[in-house]
Amino acid sequence: MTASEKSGNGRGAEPPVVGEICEVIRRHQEFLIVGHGRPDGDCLGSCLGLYAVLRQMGKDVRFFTPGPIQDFFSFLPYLGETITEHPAIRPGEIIIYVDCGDFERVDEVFKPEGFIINIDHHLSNAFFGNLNWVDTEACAAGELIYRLALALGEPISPEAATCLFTAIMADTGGFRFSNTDRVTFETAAALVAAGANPAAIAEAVFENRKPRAVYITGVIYQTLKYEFDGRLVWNELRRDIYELAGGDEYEPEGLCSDLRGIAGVEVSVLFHETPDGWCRVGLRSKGRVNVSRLAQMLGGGGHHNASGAYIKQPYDQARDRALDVIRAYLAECFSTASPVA
Ligand SMILES: [Mn+2]
Repeated sequence: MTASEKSGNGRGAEPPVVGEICEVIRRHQEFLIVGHGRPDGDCLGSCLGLYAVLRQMGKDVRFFTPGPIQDFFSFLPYLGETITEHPAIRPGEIIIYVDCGDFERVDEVFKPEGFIINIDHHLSNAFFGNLNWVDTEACAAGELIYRLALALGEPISPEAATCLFTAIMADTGGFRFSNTDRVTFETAAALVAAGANPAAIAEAVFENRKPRAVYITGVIYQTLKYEFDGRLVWNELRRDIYELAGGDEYEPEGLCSDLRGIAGVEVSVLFHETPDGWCRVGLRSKGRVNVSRLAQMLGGGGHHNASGAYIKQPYDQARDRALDVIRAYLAECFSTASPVA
C-alpha cells in the first residue's frame, strides 16, 4: 500500500492488538516502560512520550533504559526521571518495551518476568511479548505512541508532543529517510499543533556536536575504504582515535548515516571498537540492499535501510568475520540487476 492509498489521519484502522493494549493499560495501575541500550532519539522520545501519556492518565509509571544517555537529550521532558539501574518488577506491573527488536537490545541481563507489551517498528522484531504491536510501516516508534494515545482517547500534552516529535525527527533523519511519508508529516503537524517546537528540537538534536566528535568525524572521512567500485564505503573507530580525541564512548552521532550520503555509495559500514575490545557495527543502505538481513547474519537486526549488530568477540577477529559476510552478501546483491531484498 502506498502512502496515498492510506486513509484518514494515520494508517487506517489499527490492528486488534491495539485495542487489547488499550484495555490492559486501562485496567492496570503500575507500568514499567523499557527502552533499549544506547538509546537514540526515537527510543527516548517514544518511551518518554508514552511516559507522559500514562502519567496524564494517573498511572504509576517508570521508565528504564540501561543508557548511557547522551547529554544533548537533556531537553526532553521527564528525562531526569529515567532509571538506568535494573529495576525490580512490582507485583502486577505491566512491562512495555518500546523500540526494542528483542530482549538483547536492552542488555544481556535484563529479562523481566511479567506481562510484556512489545511496541516496535523494526523488521527484525522477535515478537517476544504477550502482546506484540509491530508495525514496520511506522516511521518511528514515536508514531506508534502517537497512534496509541489517539486510540486511548488521550490528548497530547506539549511535553508528550516534544518527546514524540523528537522521536519522529530522529528516526527519519530530519524527515529525509525513505521511511518518511505522508503520515509522517501528518503526525508531525499534529505534534506541532500540540506544542512541539521543530526548530528548537532540531537545534538541540542536530546542532550540538561536541568538538571532539567533529574531530573523530574528520579522521574517519580522511581514511575511508571503498570497495565494489565505490558502492560500499567502510571505516572503523578504533580506541586510539578516541584517545586522540580525548576519549568518548560514543561514535559521532549519525556518522554512519552521513557516510551513506557519499555519491555512488549504496551501503556504508562503520565498525566500532568498544571499551571492552568487542565490535559494534552500523550498517546503512540507500535502499536497494536490505541491511536488516545483513545485520541478522551478524547477530543483530534493524530496518531495511539502517541496522546494526553487536559482536562480542575480540575486535579484529569480529571485524574480519563481518567483512567476509558483508562482502559475500554485497557480491550477491550487486550481481543482480533488479532491486534486491
Ligand atoms: Mn526507532
